Amino acid sequence: MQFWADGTDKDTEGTWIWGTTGEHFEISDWQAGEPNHEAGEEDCLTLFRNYDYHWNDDLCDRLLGYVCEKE
Ligand SMILES: [Ca+2]
Ligand SMILES: [Ca+2]
Repeated sequence: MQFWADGTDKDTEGTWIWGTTGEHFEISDWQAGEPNHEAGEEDCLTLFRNYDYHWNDDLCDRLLGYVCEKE
């Protein structure tokens, strides 16, 4: 199971920003070996159970649940 978490590098590969604000990440928690931009197509940030919820990049059009920040 994975959840979307708003981050993306779709505009500039390897430069990760929050989709809603455009801010560059100040903190990251990637799984070792991620983000791997698999098949040249992974541009959106997920929290992945198989990675103990460390971060993964995945295909942006996957149908997944999501997490969001409570203000
Ligand atoms: Ca990417
Ligand atoms: Ca990946």
